[in-house]
Amino acid sequence: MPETGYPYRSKKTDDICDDVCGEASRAALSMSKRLRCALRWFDFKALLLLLIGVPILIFVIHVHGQKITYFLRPLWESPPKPFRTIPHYHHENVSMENLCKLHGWGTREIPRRVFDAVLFSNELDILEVRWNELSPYVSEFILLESNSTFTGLKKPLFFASNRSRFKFVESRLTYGTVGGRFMKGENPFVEESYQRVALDQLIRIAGISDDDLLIMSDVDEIPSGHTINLLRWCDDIPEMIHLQLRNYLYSFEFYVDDDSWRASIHRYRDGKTRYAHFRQTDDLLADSGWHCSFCFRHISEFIFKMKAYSHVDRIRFSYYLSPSRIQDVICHGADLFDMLPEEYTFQKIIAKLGPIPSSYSAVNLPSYLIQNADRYRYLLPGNCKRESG
Ligand SMILES: *[C@@H]1O[C@H](CO)[C@@H](O)[C@H](O)[C@H]1NC(C)=O
Ligand SMILES: *[C@@H]1O[C@H](CO)[C@@H](O)[C@H](O)[C@H]1NC(C)=O
Ligand SMILES: CC(=O)N[C@H]1CO[C@H](CO)[C@@H](O)[C@@H]1O
Repeated sequence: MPETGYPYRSKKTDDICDDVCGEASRAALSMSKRLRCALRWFDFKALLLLLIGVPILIFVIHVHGQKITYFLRPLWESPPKPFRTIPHYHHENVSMENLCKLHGWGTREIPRRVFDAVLFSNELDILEVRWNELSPYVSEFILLESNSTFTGLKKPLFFASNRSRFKFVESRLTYGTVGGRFMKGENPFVEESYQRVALDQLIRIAGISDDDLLIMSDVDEIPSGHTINLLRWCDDIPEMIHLQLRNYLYSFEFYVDDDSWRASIHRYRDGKTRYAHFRQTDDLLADSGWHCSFCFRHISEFIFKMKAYSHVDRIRFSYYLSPSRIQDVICHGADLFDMLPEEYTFQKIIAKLGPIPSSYSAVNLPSYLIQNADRYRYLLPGNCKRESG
């Protein structure tokens, strides 16, 4: 900031003031004249400041406006009601009867049937990890894909043309497609809920019946196998329960937090159960799996997802889609959309500012990932470089 306080006292200001007000010699200037002159100079500076400052301010708000509103979020939005988190017990050497008892539940004679239903976009690798993790416990896999993204872009039926990769579930697969509506300028959440309604029909076609378990989650929200096994063997579990998942970004190198809760498991009730991805109950089972966002092998898949995503408005500048920038962002654990953390308290926002630190742990990850570490190297710590194209 240039000096703005008491300009009439400053020698320099007086000199300029002579030029500006030039009608009298400095010596002859009376106190009131000097003041008037100084005020004119002050006006001039204020005008200058306005002319330069306002455009700069508008530019800063244009570039960082989203950051400013996100940072001030705690002022305009109160945090959601906290979940009732259910402690989750697991050890491979403890019997199912004991595990159920530790949760306050009984044990069943035979396990419930489990249906896993997803809306698919393009996450082929993550789908393979998911289905292998869940395979021993799932009776029927249900997958629906559309030729439209949520944002109304035309997309190939990626699953259909790569179906041969998934032979291991073929006998248990109910696959369906739904045509996009391609409505220009519509809110992406409308297309999303349209596809979820179609998924409801496909679930019924798959032969689900009352008290079967239905997993509602995105492809990249992977419940751990032992969690599903527990819920299918125990009696008296809640009618619906959300799953607390460990959040990762780009790969299992960047562990974000434990705050993923959107995935849920339902004891199916015909005519009542609707496929949803929002909060449906207060119960949350702790430490139940992994949520790996933007965990793609190719840079092109990042670009596709950024455009297909329901929050497409976050691409405020076209350089956000530049492959070299995306590669850089991935390796630094930074944010693809250059956004601030979405939190509800200043304390949490500040704690999460800056890039996500690298984790060197590949312990307690989906087993298929570790068994096929060579093929999935890019998802494991220390391998942030992606294949281009
Ligand atoms: C689990 O039990 C088996 C057989 O009882 C035993 O051999 C094994 O060491 C146990 N594993 C652990 C991790 O305790
Ligand atoms: C999308 O799929 C529907 C139903 O299969 C089809 O009628 C429509 O022509 C497709 N649209 C595009 C743009 O491919
Ligand atoms: C990984 C993989 O095999 N991807 C193929 C899936 O199908 C599309 C066509 O829709 C191919 O272009 C990909 O190569």
